[in-house]
Amino acid sequence: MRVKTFEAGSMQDALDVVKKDMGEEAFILSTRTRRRPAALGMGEEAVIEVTAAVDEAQAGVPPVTNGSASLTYGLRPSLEATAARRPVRDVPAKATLPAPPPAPAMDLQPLRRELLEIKGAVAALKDNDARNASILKELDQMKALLSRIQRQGMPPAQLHLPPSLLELYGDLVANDVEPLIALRLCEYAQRALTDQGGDATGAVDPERARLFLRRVIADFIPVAPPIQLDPGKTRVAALVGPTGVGKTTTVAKLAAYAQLHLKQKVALVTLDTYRMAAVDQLQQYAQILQVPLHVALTVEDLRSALRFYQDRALVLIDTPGHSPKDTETLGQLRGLLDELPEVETHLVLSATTKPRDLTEIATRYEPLRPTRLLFTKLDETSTYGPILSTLARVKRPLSYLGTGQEVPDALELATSRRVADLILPGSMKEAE
Ligand SMILES: Nc1nc2c(ncn2[C@@H]2O[C@H](COP(=O)(O)OP(=O)(O)O)[C@@H](O)[C@H]2O)c(=O)[nH]1
Ligand SMILES: [Mg+2]
Repeated sequence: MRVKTFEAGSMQDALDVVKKDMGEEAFILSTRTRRRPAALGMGEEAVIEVTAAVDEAQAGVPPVTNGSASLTYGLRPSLEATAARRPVRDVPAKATLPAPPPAPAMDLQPLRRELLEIKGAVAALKDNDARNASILKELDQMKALLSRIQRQGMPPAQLHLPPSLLELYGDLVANDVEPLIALRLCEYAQRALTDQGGDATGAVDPERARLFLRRVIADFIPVAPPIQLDPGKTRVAALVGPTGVGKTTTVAKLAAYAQLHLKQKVALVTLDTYRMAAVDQLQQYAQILQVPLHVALTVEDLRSALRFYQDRALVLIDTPGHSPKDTETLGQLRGLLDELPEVETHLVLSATTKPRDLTEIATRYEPLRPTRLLFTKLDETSTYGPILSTLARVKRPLSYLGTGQEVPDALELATSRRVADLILPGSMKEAE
């Protein structure tokens, strides 16, 4: 076996050189493109490097000149052509020995047919640039998916999805949407797209699939209306949740919005009396906003505070956070909130919390019967899938989204569309 590497400016030139040097029997081991300094130091140029091999016994066989050999990429002519070319040396004109039995006749038809098929496929690819490009794109997608599967250990269940949805599945999982939820969403989108006239295999245009899937996700995101402020009625909202998620900051944001933008009368109550710093923090906001703050230690305190603030459109209640093992104070808080009829309890969670912890926290706060979910710190993460998983588990509507530390600006009313955009962002193409 002789192996040799050739260089040329184009693939066709490289193949011609291989053919000339090694003959028609040569086959290509590898090809690669590399850059080398161009002549006279004029930048760089691409050079095709082809490594070819040939069986020594075949080396030097002169190339066939019937012009058909270049149709096969490996430069292997058909078996028939090789047989026809093989020199008939060593066979004396008049044999004295009995002639060897004739070689069994070989049916070359299937091979010929195969060759013609390959020839047709290559010609079609050459002729049809657009198709070529789309096949290459598809291959790129498959490659990206495969590496994603390798990285994320994707179970094979979703491989029945068409490539466009399979790619979106990968995007959802990369955004920390739980694989099972991502799969269900993609399957739902696939069924709906097929019903809407997609082809039978469910193949859809990737951009259309992305837009559609985002709409599907939006449909799965329940949102609450803003805290309703009615004339002559006091609305009471309490924010509960772990320490440090942004309850006090969000109370201040909501108070500032109602007071400054909606021109409504607001009062604050805090049950977070465990740390002086916590009272101080809210006291400072109350002073800036010029709203009253009541510190409640007991159920009686709380009741009398609410009676006192009956003229207010909105009373916001800040509460202490709890460590996972702190079931006692959580029980006390439950006792306090149970006393409040018609209170809207928002469970405040941080979008930066690990998905498994979010589930655990939501379970721990379930006895407080939160009526809303409120996510903060959206600005501090780039994966929003856990919001979807939490909604799927907790099944409460989303109220607000905290998007920064600034009071009151970094607070948004949650909308399904906004959250769906975060979970499945637009492609580059869509952004154009
Ligand atoms: N980046 C960011 N920080 C926030 C957000 N909400 C609150 N914080 C910050 O998180 C920290 C804890 O907030 P705090 O309101 O005291 O949390 P609490 O213990 O739940 O009352 C503070 O430094 C806040 O400024 C938010 O949406 N984004
Ligand atoms: Mg606080």
